[in-house]
Amino acid sequence: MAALPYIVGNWKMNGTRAMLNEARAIDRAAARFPKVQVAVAPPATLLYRTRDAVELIGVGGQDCHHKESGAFTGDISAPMLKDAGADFTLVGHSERREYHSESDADVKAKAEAALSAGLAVILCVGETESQRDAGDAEAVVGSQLEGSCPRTDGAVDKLSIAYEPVWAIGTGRVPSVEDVAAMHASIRARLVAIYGDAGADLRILYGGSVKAENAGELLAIPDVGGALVGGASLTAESFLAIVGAAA
Ligand code: G2H
Repeated sequence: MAALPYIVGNWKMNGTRAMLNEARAIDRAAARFPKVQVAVAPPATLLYRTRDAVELIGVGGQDCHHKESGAFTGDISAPMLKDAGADFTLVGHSERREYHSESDADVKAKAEAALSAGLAVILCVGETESQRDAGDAEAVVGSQLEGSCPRTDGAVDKLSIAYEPVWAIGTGRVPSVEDVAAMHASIRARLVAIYGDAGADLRILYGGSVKAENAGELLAIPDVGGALVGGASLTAESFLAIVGAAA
């Protein structure tokens, strides 16, 4: 049976307690969309409260450290996310790769730590504009998958991939339908190469400037199993319009 479309809001470094009203509104409305899996990834400061505020939707972290605990000021471990009520965590978002210099090996270690803490993982990959212009997009993303996909037993059962072209993030620009379809097919082939037959079932999300106006078209592309949504997830109204497009 095909998995339900998965629509995940990534709030990034946005939101104080007032955002809990948006989470509650999303959660209430989610009951109208039983054929869509909905989740939000609030900043860590809101994780506990978001968990308590919602019943239907998933709640996740945006990143985790690869160690369980220790002298790592400012970091948050996967067991801490789990303890705070997270169901999943993002890893390898391009903003982590760029602003925190995270390598593929770092991302792999984080993904494996999250899985061993019992979290599902959404692993992000994507090429820069210059890499796409040079014709290297599929090779770059393939290499990111090779280097950052977790290899622990059972990893494949709780893993999703998010394809997020860096040049589309927060810019209002999105790749063509043909380019998204080609990239998702390339990612699928790589996942099968890494995980064997199980790689055929992993969900591959698209992310990068998804909004109500383009969500229907993006979600209809073959092998687009959902969306990772940044800016348009910050109000219940704009996020629910995307959830509605997935229904
Ligand atoms: C990509 C995306 C969410 P936005 O980062 O992960 O953000 O939808 O704002 O481009």
